[in-house]
Amino acid sequence: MTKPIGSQLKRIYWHSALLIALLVPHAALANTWQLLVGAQAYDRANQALGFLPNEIWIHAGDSIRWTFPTQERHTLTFLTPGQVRPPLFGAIWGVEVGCPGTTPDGSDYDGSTCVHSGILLAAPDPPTYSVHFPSAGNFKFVCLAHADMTGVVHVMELAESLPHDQDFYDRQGQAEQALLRGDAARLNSRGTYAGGMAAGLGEIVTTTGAGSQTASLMRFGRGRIVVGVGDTVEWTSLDPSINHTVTFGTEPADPRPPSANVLGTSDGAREAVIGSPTDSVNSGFLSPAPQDRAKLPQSPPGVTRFRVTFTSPGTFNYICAVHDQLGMKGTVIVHREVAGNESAVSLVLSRRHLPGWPRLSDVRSRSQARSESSPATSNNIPGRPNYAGPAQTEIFSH
Ligand SMILES: [Cu+2]
Repeated sequence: MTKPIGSQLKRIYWHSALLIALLVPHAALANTWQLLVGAQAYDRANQALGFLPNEIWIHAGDSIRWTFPTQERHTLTFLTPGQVRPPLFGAIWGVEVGCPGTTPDGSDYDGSTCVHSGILLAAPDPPTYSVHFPSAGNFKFVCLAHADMTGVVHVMELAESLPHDQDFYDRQGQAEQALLRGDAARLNSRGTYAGGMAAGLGEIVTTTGAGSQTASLMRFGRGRIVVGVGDTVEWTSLDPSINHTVTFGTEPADPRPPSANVLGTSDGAREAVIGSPTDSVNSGFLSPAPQDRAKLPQSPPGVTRFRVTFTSPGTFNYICAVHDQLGMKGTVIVHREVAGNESAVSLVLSRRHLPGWPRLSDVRSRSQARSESSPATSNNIPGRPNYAGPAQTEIFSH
């Protein structure tokens, strides 16, 4: 007796289901893990510059997809073992050298060739980038935009069991976000200090065994200050890992070097005189010297201080050319007199309060003398006579 057609279909269905059940476990073994690159507060001021988390154990054949949810720039980069870290930025601001170049989403990494996402930031949707790991090994990854932002992927054989699941990394990533953003918020209390005004504050921290992350407050010590004509304001970068600028007027195409009207000083700072709210003055990168490593040439001292003397009343707006998209902006209001304005006086290096500082007439005459001198001197950025900061290669390398 022939079975009804429905019964035969049912049998085919169950056989197929059994076949699928046997095959699926192998397909399911190739997992795609999800991690975050950076986190920020709602106003973008507090930035967690880290891979969240920055240590993960996966199986050979798995992939990791990183999501970039912030307006701060990051890269996901696997260099090859021993590869010299490339400069991030090329001849023109924003055009990166890469590792070299970028590699497509989903690229394989096994240590033999470098993988590089390029600069990714939310605009406003968060972009993602994934890497596939075909073979076992322990691989370091970095962000080329931030010197203290590293991580490790441990790729294990299929037969080995993994210590954590995705849920663990989700919870760990959230906890680290809260920690780093909290660190950055806490730095707010250091925004003003006796020596002048902060141009960004930061701390390098370690939250796993895999390397460093940075908590950064992308703000000037005070958004708006009031000073008097002839006063000098000094900004100091208090971030150990991040480049900032103090930029008045038109933002230059490349904000890394100081503008021609900025001079190096014998005490290791840079200075400028601003006479009108339409003046364009760019400090260039204010960057601390990086920590040195054994058997590598010592880096030159960083330049972290920038002084501006205001010679006319007015409202002077400025930005950090690197982080204005995060809201890093400020205003100096210059009054003819600041009689009794103690909060303002504490932020400026006033001739009246710090008699050891150069007088306005000294700054002016020095400025004039330098602009008349020959550009053919040593230790100079081409076209920027008497620039006393680090050599060009140092500024351009991070
Ligand atoms: Cu900045």
